[in-house]
Amino acid sequence: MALTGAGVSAESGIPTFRGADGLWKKYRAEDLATPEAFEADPRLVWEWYDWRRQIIAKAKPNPAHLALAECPRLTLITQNVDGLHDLAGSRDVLKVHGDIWIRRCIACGHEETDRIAPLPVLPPLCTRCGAIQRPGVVWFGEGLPAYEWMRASQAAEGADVFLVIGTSAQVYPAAGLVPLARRSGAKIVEVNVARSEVSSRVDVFLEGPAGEILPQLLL
Ligand code: BJW
Ligand code: ZN
Repeated sequence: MALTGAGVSAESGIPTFRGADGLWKKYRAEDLATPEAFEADPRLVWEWYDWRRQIIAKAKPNPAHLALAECPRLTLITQNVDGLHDLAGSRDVLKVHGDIWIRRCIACGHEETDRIAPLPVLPPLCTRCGAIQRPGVVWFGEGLPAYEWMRASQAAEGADVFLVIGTSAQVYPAAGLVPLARRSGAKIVEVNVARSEVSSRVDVFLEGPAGEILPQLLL
C-alpha cells in the first residue's frame, strides 16, 4: 500500500502545507481549514479554496503519480484533495481528506462535482435547495470519511510493504496508519525530500523528490 501527501504533488506545482513555502506559512490553518472558520466567514474560506482550485486546475500529474498508477496490487491512500492520482489513471483511490472538486450543501447534503475554477459566485449555492455549499474536504476537528478510513485501516493491517510518500506525517489519524502497518508486520519505505515525523521508525528512507525516486522504485 501507499500513503501519499502534499509532497507527491509538489512537482506538479501545487503548494504543500508545511515547510518553507508551505500554505501554513502564509495562512493560519485555524482561519481557513476548520468548521468554525467556515461558519464565521464562508466567503473568505471559499476565496482560499477557489484560489487553490485554480492552481490545481492547471496542474498535471507528475512521474510520481504516473508510477503509482502503473503499480499493480497497490492500495493507494492519499491525504491530497487535488485529484491528480485519478488523472494519472489510478483506480479506487482512497481519499481520506476528501476532494477539492466536490461541493457539498450544508443544509441538504447534496453533492456536486465538477472542475470549474474560478467559481462564478462565492460562496456557491446548492442547486437543489439554495443553501450555501462547502468544499468537500476534511477540516481540522472533523471525522474522516468512514468507508475510506475503514478501507485504509484494513490495508495498513494487511500490507506487506507500506510506501509513505511526501507527507510530513504530522496530521492524525492518517499518520497513525504508519505505526499500525508496522505493528502488523509491514516493511515501511519512506520517500521524502526531507526527514519527517516518522523517518526514525522506517525500514528504508529514500531521500529525494518523489517524481525521480518512484519511477526508479516501481517501474
Ligand atoms: C516532498 C517533495 C517532493 C515536498 N518529493 N516529498 C492526535 C495527536 C495530535 C493531534 C490530533 C490527534 N488526532 C487528531 C488530532 C487533531 C488533528 C491533527 O492531526 N492535528 C495535528 C496537526 C497536530 N486532526 C484532525 O483534526 C483530523 N480529524 C480528527 O481527528 O477528527 C476527530 C473526530 C473523530 C470523529 C468525529 C469528529 C472528529 C482531521 C485532519 C484533517 C486535515 N485536513 C487538511 C486540510 C484538508 C483540506 C485542504 O486541502 O484544504 O489536510 S490539513 C493538511 O494537512 C491537509 C493534508 O492532507 C494534511 C497532511 O499534510 P501533508 O500531506 O503531510 O503535507 P505537508 O505539507 O505537511 O508535508 C509535505 C511533505 O512533503 C514534507 O514532508 C516535505 O518534505 C515533502 N516533500 N516536496 C517528496 N518533491
Ligand atoms: Zn441543498
